[in-house]
Amino acid sequence: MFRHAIVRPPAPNFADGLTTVDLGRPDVAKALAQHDAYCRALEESGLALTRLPADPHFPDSTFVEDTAVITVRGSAILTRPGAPSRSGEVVAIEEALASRFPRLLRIEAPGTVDGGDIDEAGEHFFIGVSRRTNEEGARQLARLLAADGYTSSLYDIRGVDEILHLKSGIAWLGGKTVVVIDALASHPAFAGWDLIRVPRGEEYAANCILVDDSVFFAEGFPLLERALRERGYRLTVLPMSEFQKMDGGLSCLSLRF
Ligand code: CIR
Repeated sequence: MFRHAIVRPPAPNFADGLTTVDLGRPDVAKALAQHDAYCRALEESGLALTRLPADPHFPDSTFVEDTAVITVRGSAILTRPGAPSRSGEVVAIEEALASRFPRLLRIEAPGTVDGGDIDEAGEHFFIGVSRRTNEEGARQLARLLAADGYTSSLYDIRGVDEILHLKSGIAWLGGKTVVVIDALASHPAFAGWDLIRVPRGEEYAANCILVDDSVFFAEGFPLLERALRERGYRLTVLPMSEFQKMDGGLSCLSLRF
C-alpha cells in the first residue's frame, strides 16, 4: 500500500525538455490540467502528496520518478540520471526525501540510472540497461537491492528503439503479472511470469501503475483497457497526451512510497 507520493508540476518551459517522439509540442496549460487530474487521482487513492514547486531550470523535472528508487521495504536510492540536462534534478528530491529516509543511498559515478528503467515487481526488480541507465549503474543498483533481500534481472533494451526506458514497455500489476509490449516479451527474465501482451499500436499504454487496488491507465487505448478490465482490474483512466509528447508516462510523474 502506498501512503505518499512526491510530485512536481510541469514548468512553463516544459516543452523545451527532451523527447524522442514526433507528436508535436505539448500545450503547457493542458499538461498542467492533466497533472492536476493525476494528483487528484493519487489523493483519491488515499496518498498524501508532497508537491515540489515547478522548476524551470529543469524542463523535464516533472518526471520525478527518474531521480530516485524507493522500495516497499523502505530503502531510498538517489539515482544519477543519464541525461546531463537532468542530473541537477536530484538535489530537490534529496531534500524532499532526507527527513523520511535518514539513510539515503545513492548511485555513484560513473554509474547512471533513470528510475524509469527500474520496475519493482514484488520480491524482484527488472532493471533496464538503456540509453540512460548504464551497466555500471544497473549493477550498483542490483547490489544495493540485494542487500535488502531483492533479486533482480538486467534487461538490455538498447536495441529496442521504440522505448526510452524499460518501464515505457512493461508494468508490474501485482503477483506474477506483468504488462509487456511485444518487443520485450521474449526475454528470458520473464520466464514464469504471467504476461499481458499489449496490442500493437497501443504500446504507450504499457506504462500503467498499480496504486493500491487500482491501475492508473492512460486514456485512449481501448484494446488494452478492455483486456485489463476483463481480467478484473479496476482502472483509473487519465489523460496523458501532453506527457506522451515528451516521452513521459504515468509512472514517471510520481515517486510513490
Ligand atoms: C526525458 O527524456 O528524460 C523526459 N522527457 C521523459 C522522462 C520520462 N520518464 C520516465 O519514463 N520515467
